[in-house]
Amino acid sequence: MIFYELFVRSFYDSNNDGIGDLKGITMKLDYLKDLGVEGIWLLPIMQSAAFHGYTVIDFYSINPSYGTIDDFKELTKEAHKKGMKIVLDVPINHTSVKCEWFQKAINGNEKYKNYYVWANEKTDLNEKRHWDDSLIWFKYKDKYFYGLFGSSSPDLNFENKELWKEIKNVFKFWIELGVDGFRLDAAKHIFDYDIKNMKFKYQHEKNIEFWKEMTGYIKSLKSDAIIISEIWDSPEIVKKYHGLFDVEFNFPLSYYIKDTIKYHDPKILVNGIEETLKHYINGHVESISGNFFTNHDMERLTSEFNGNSDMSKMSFNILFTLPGYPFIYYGEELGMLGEIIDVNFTEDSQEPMQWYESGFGPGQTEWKGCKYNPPYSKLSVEEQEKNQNSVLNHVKSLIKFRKENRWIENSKIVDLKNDRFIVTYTLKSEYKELKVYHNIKSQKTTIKLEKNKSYKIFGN
Ligand code: ACG
Repeated sequence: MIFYELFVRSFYDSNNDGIGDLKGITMKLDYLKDLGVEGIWLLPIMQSAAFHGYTVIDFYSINPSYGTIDDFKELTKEAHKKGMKIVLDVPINHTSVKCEWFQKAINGNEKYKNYYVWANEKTDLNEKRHWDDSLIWFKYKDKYFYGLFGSSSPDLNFENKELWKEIKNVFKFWIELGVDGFRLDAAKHIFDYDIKNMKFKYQHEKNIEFWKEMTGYIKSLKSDAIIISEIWDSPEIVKKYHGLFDVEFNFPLSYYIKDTIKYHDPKILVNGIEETLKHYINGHVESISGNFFTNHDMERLTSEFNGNSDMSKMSFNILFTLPGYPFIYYGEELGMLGEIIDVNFTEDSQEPMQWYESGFGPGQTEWKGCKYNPPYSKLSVEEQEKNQNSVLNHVKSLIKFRKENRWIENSKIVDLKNDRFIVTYTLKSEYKELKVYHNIKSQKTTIKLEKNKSYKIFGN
């Protein structure tokens, strides 16, 4: 399946308030269909005060700026008619401080007090987040709560089994509305605080137990639901969760692909495939590798290459010739730009999708000014549809090739090797075989094909 990660606020605006919305996506399903998309991962659409939606106020609602429950039902119905699935991002590790559960807790309601994690005499209020030294304890009125993702998002306390029931209801609610699956946010963080010793500590076994129960429940409601996990970590940690989810985002591979192109080094790709991908297929891990370059938390692909869109095209060549599900972050198919200077400020990689070269026209979202993708920078759909050599047309042709060769999704990788210029490998299924050559150095070189074999050549 070919997936598209879509940020509603920045996509398409149906009611001229400058903010993208669900009706807007429904209006633009043909754009996605034409691109070749088969699954849409919607970033959080529930009521939230934050622009990104990851601090949820009410898990059973839709952000009023994005539309209504009926708009959502209409979107899934229309997407299904066009053969596309809708997967929803459900950030259940924490809530907003504005969530009714937290407000009741802070006002002393015993049931809801047990939904969150509070400081006690053992707590070190200066404890820091391990990857960037942000604080994780915050004061609200007279109490301190644990909030790994900041002062407006208190973590839920999953030691409390009542909460497991509540979260099951959340999944049930959305399945009944017609979603085809979920992207499980922060999956390694459900149990990441050791309450006994009051210290940050990943408890992977407990996470696995929780997700086993949740995925089992989701599948009991919808056996073909697609469950995608976000575990942003090294291969050693990701390995612990293998087989638990249908699709696992392959974060380590994303770095390997970008570094291969950035440093023109074929060896990096060979190592990356060996280390992060081969075992999914050749080692029979039951999950599918979710392959991607960037997401809304990361610097955009073309910015990684200082604006060089040829390097982005090369990255796409790699993405579409690997087993697994390819994911495209919205706007990457145009080579949109966006840097992240501070991990807690990600707006710059989530700028409005550029539909028109002038920056204005029906449906154009304008919730923020475009610092990285201003008008007349040839990054619009309008411009790129006309230009044969655009990133958009390049990606379209790769997706077309990929859909004609669906077997690649589950193929094996054999004969993986490199020389100074080229990475070579063969993708193999029971009946088919594809020899892949990536010229990483972008310098002219020759390759020797095997004698007595007939070749159908793709690419240039
Ligand atoms: C998800 C969403 C994100 C969202 C939240 C919270 C979670 O995609 O948009 O934030 O709902 C960590 C978490 C992820 C989280 C990101 C933002 N993403 O694990 O779940 O933060 C290291 C850490 C990772 C960390 C990453 C962040 O290990 O855990 O991700 O850094 O940069 C190698 C290493 C690897 C290392 C990387 C990068 O690969 O192997 O371990 O990762 O290098 O150094 C949103 C907003 C936030 C807001 C929150 C409430 O974006 O600003 O606070 O909502």
